[in-house]
Amino acid sequence: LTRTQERTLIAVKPDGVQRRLVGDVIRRFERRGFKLVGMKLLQAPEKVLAEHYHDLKKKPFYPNLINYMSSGPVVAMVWEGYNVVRTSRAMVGDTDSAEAAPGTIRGDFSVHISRNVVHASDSVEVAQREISLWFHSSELVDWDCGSHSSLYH
Ligand code: DGT
Ligand code: DGI
Repeated sequence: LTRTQERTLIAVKPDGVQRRLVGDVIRRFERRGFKLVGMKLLQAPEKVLAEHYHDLKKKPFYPNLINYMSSGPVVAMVWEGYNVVRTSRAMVGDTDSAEAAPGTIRGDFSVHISRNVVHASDSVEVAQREISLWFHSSELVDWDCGSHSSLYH
């Protein structure tokens, strides 16, 4: 795998879908130069959410988090490109909306940590785990991006 083939899981959470922010989120990743290689709208299965948030199982807000993430559809996406994990965390902004810088997705669209619009994997290892949790490999498309030489040397 070359460094420009790094992948991450980005998900527009139920509040983002409800608020019609899906297009804006996609647009930001497209404009930055990342390549969309997987996308679906789904009602997140309980088992997927339990696995996705297994680190947070003991937190006091866990039941609310699962409840919220089950409250409507999620748009799950896989984006590919150079340093995409780190760059997308910067684009998404701080977990706590109050700390998220203006210009970031959370800094532009969210006021409270419990409704923070998007998910982004926080390391390359976590991204690999999350992508295989949310997607079958047959749902990921390895297509040729014509603008490669305009984005990378
Ligand atoms: P409510 O209706 O004010 O009791 O709030 P809930 O039940 O929606 O939220 P809850 O019980 O998780 O939290 C109580 C208050 O704490 C809520 O008004 C907002 C705030 N809060 C919740 N989670 C966080 C957080 O992660 N960070 C900060 N700074 N405040 C939080
Ligand atoms: O990777 P992040 O989404 O930025 O952050 P995380 O993996 O630490 O937490 C996952 C989600 O859990 C986060 O997007 C919102 C929720 N969450 C995290 N900490 C809190 C929280 N929700 C509430 N209500 N309170 C918290 O302290």
